[in-house]
Amino acid sequence: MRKPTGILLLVVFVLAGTTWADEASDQRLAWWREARFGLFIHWGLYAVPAGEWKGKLIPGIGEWIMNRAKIPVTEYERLTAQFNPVKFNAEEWVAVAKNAGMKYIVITSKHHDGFAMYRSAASKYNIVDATPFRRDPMKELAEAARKAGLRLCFYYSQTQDWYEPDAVGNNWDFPDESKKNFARYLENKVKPQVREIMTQYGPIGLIWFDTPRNMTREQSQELADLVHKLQPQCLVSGRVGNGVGDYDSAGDNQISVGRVRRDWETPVTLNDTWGFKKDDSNWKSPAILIRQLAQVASRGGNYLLNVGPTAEGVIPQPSVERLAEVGQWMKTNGDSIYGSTANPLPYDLAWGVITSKPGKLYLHVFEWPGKELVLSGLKTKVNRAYLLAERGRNLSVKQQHDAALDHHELRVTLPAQAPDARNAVLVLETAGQPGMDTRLQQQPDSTITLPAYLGKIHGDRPQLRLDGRGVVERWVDPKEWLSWEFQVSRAGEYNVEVITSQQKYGNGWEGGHRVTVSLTDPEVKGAIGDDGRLENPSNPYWPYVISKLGTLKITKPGLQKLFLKPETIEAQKKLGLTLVAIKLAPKQ
Ligand code: FHN
Repeated sequence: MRKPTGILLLVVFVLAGTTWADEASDQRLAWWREARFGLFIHWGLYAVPAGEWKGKLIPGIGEWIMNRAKIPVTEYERLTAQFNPVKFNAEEWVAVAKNAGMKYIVITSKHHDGFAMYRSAASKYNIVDATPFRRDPMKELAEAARKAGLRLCFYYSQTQDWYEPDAVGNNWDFPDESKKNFARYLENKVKPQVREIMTQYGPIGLIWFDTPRNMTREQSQELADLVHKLQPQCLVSGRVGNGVGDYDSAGDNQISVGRVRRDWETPVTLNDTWGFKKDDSNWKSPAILIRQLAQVASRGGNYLLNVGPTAEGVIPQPSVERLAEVGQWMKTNGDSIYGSTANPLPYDLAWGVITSKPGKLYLHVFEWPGKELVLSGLKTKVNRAYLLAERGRNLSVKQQHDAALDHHELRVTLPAQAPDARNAVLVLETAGQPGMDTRLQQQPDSTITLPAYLGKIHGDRPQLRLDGRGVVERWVDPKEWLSWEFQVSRAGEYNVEVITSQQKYGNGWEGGHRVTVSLTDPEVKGAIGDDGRLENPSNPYWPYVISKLGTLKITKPGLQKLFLKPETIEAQKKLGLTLVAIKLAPKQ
C-alpha cells in the first residue's frame, strides 16, 4: 500500500517541479521574446594585437589569437599595459544598438583569454587593476543602457580560461592535464566572478555562458542556480551546457530551420571574426542581415549580431553603418519582428518567410513577385492587407478554395515595385487566428521543395540526422533513406534537382553517390554530381551544390509520396550525402 503512494507523490513532485521550472523560464523569457534582436560585443585584450602577432597575421577569429599563436601567459598579459581605450564612450555604443532597433546588449565580461573586462576582486587580471585605463566600462555601459531602456547582459566563458592552470584550453603553458583541477577553478574564479557580475551592475538581462566543454550536468546546474539565486529574472543561455539553460543557442552563424522546439537564439558575426581583427573586412551586406533577422524571427528565434570594437574603444565604422541600415529597416518594419512568433507553416516560401502575431501574418518578401503575390495554405479570411511601408493603403485580396483538392489560395495585388528590394513586409490581418494547411504543398510558382528537415527518415536504427541548419549529416549508409508526403495541384513533367550543402566556407563537399528519386510509381536515377553552385540565400558560410537528376512525371494532382533512396554513398571525406532539399520544378 505504501509504495504506490510514495511513487505517486514522487511523480506529482517531479511534475510539479517541471511545471515550476518551465513557468520560471517562461517569465524570464517574456522581455527577450519581445526583443528578438540584440547586439553582441566581443571586446578584450585581443583587440590590441588585432589579429597580428610578432609581425605575422594569425589566421582564424581574432579573440582566439592567444590560443592560435600559442602565446605564453607571461607575454599575453603584457598587452594590459597597451590597453587604454580612451575613445570608449558607453553612450555612443548604446546608441549604436538602439539605432539598430536592438533591445539588448551582450558584452564579454570575460572571454577565453581569462581577462575580466570589469572590476573584479576575484582576479587582479582585470581592466581596472591591470590597465592604464583604470575605468570599469561595464559600469558605464550598465548606466548608459539603463538610461536608453536597453537590457545589459554579460557573456562569461566558464570553462575555457587560458590564464588559469586549472581551467580548460591552455595546453602550451599548462600541458600536464593530471595537475588540473577544474572544480577548483570553478570554485575559485568562475563562481566568485559570476557573483560579481550579477551583483555589481544592477539587473542583468541574461548571462551568455559559452563552450560548456567538460561541464558535468551538476556543474551546469550549479551555475544556472547561482545566477537565478542572485537575480531570479536573469536568463541563462543554453551554452551553460547540459540543457539546463533557459533557452537554446544555435551554433555560431547558424540559422536554424523549420520549427524549433525551444526558444533559441543565434549569434552572428558582421564580418568573419568576433573580436576585432584589422585584416577582416568581409562585411555582410545590410540585405543579408535584414534577411537573416527575418528568417530567425520566422523560426521563433532571436538574432544576436556581433561587433568587435578596437583597442581604442571604437566600434568599426563599417559595422556602425550596417547596423544603422538595419535600424532604418526596423523603423518601418519593426512590428513584424518585435514580439513576433514563428511562421505557422513549417517551411519557407519561394519569395521569403513569414512571422506572426495574434490575428496577423507578416509576409517578408525578399524576392518581389511584382503585381501579385500568391500564398497557398491560408484557410482564414483576410480582412485587410497592406505593406508596412505604406500603412495607409489597403491592397486588394482574393481568396479561393478548391474543394476537390482542398487547396486554399490567396492573391494580393501589389505595386509593381517593392518599397524595399531587400525585404518588403506585407501584413495580412485575419478574421481571428490565422488557420493554416500545414501540409507540404506545391507552391503557386509550380515548384515543389521538399526540405530535408521535413523528410521522414527510414532505416534500421538510422545514423543519419539533421544538423541545426537542416542539413543531413552522417548519411553514409545506403540502406537509410528519406520520404516526403506533399500535395500537388498541377500534374505534369518536373525537373528533379537534389540540393546538397558544402562544408562551412565552401570547404569540402562530397559527391558521386548514386540515388533513386521515385514517386509512388515513376522514378529517376542518377548520380549526385556538381551541376552548379548556388549561393545559400540565408547564409554565405555554407554554399549549396545542385545536382540535376532528370525528370519525373506527376500524372495527377493530389497527395503524392516521394522517396529518395541511395544505391551507393561516397564517404571518403566522411561527409556523405549532405542533403538540404529536393526541388521539383515544371519542365519548360
Ligand atoms: O570560442 C567562442 C568564440 O570565440 C566566440 O565567442 C563565439 C560566439 O558565439 N563562441 C565561441 C565558439 O562557439
